[in-house]
Amino acid sequence: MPVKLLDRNTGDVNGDGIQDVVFLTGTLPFPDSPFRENITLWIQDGHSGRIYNFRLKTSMGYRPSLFLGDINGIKSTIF
Ligand SMILES: [Ca+2]
Repeated sequence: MPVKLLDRNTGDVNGDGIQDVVFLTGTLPFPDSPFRENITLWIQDGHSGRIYNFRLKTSMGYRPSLFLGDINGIKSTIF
């Protein structure tokens, strides 16, 4: 099953002052449904260009999206 880009955003998630790119990918088991499986978070470090992926505790759901925000004065990533 092909992996699709579900969402993309930019932000400085590691606090080094350089924008990083955050991606959310997943598979679409039912083409006519917003349900997604195998959801994975990817972060490309803006400084080094290295890409890191993170398996999510819950890797399925409906209409997954990214939200990047600073909720407590420390750079945080919420999805
Ligand atoms: Ca950064």
